[in-house]
Amino acid sequence: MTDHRTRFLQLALDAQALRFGEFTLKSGRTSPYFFNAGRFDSGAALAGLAGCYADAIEAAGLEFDVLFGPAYKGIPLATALACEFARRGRDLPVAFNRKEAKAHGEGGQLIGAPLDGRRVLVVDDVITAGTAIREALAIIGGAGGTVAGIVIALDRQEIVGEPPADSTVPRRSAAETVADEHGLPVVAVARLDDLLAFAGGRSELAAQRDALMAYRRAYGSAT
Ligand code: OMP
Repeated sequence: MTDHRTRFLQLALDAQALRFGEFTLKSGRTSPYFFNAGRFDSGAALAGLAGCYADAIEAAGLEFDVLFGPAYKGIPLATALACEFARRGRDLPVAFNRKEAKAHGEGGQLIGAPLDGRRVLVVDDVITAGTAIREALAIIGGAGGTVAGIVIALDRQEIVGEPPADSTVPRRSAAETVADEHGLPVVAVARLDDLLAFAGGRSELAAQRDALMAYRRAYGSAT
């Protein structure tokens, strides 16, 4: 496992952003784990997380002109990442949306750097079914930007909808489906498989690992 994955998973556990138990997802599924990016709630925690995103982006060789953080959780992520890139010597424009368009003042739904004619990197927290990310793609397209890629902290590697009864039907993850549909790279700092490998090396996570593996078997994608 490359260093940014291990670093991210340890940071997420330390911040209690990664928790184990029984959680109901947006999709209605009951999951034995949940990633809550909102728990990266201090300057140091966000700076550490942004370093992991930046390493994943550089390792993937993504090319883009502007960072975009979808409301709400993407906003501090994209902003912290812009600060991290500035620290690394690259001053990037950053933008985000508000959920409800404002009719007064500067108006509109977008805040920050213009997207028009630019290659936009979407910075978000997690992909399960891909609903949140599709909304972000529509907003960027509407503002004249071209989406250059998507970076997320955690790819849960889940299929959309009910698992196929026929075992020969390919099980594609939501992230793979979004990538194919839009012809885009989707880069995750870590995936469920990385969490499984990470948990395998720690005796205190042995019980959680079994539950994660059962969930992966039930709802996970092939790769
Ligand atoms: P999709 O829109 O289904 O891809 O799910 C992404 C959203 O689900 C996130 O933006 C969160 O609102 C929420 N979520 C988490 O934050 N962490 C998880 O571990 C799982 C979910 C989820 O509900 O699937």
